Amino acid sequence: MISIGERINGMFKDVREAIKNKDPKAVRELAIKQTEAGASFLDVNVGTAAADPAEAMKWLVEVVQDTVKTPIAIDSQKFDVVKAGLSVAKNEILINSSKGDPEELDKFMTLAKEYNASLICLTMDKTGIPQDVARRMEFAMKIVEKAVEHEFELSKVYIDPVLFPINVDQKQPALMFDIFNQIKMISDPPPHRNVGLSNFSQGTKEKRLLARVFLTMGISYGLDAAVMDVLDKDLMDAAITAEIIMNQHLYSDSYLTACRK
Ligand code: THG
Repeated sequence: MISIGERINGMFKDVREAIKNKDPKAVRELAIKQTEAGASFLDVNVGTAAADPAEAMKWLVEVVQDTVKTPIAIDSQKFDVVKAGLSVAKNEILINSSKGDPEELDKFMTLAKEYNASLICLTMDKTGIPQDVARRMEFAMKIVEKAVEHEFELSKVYIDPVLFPINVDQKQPALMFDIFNQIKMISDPPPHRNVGLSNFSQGTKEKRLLARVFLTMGISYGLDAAVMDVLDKDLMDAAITAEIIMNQHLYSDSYLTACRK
């Protein structure tokens, strides 16, 4: 499982305040805690309140990489904000994310190649997010075609079919599972399958349980990456256990300690 720690996001009050006051303390703590929890990447998102989002992104990326060596996922759909983050990046980067419009994919794939970065692509465009399997798969095919055209390694491509909250549309999870399964068979090697896991349980009363069960079920259909709450130990252990059940790691009685990073 490629776990992308979601907590360094201006949507959370502590991070929003940190950005506003240029006080790195809270951000450093979140970088360390999420790294210790086993995050593969740390998502960095300036949120909507930052006065100068490009400057805020540079600052956040610098604070995080001065604190930990964990690779960063630069989370913005604004090209200039992503570019600003990349301009100060020292380590491996995952760009999160490009929309699926052909011209957006051209811009973002060119940029990703220039920085040897990986790239999350959303199955949506400027007209919105399709809610059915067929149109999301059309985007997935286009994304793979674009990667081939740009000679951009498919192992560096992540496709995100955009997960909706369960309280918005209860038919979505089954559709998502179908999509993970189909994306797995789209190419060899296939692109990664990613979701923003906390989108799913936002505004519900059983947040952690819903996220945990969606993640384990998703893994059984081929989900292999998520922007998620890596500080939720039950969630991380459930993901490892789902992967053991799917025969992705070798079972031993101490598999949890063996697989925790
Ligand atoms: N796909 C990709 N990247 C993404 C998303 C996605 N990045 C952003 C987002 N979606 C994933 N990150 C979060 C982070 C937090 C929450 C949801 C998604 C969240 N926050 C709580 C809430 O809104 O209820 C609490 C916020 C607070 O405490 O203020 O759920 O889909 N590629």
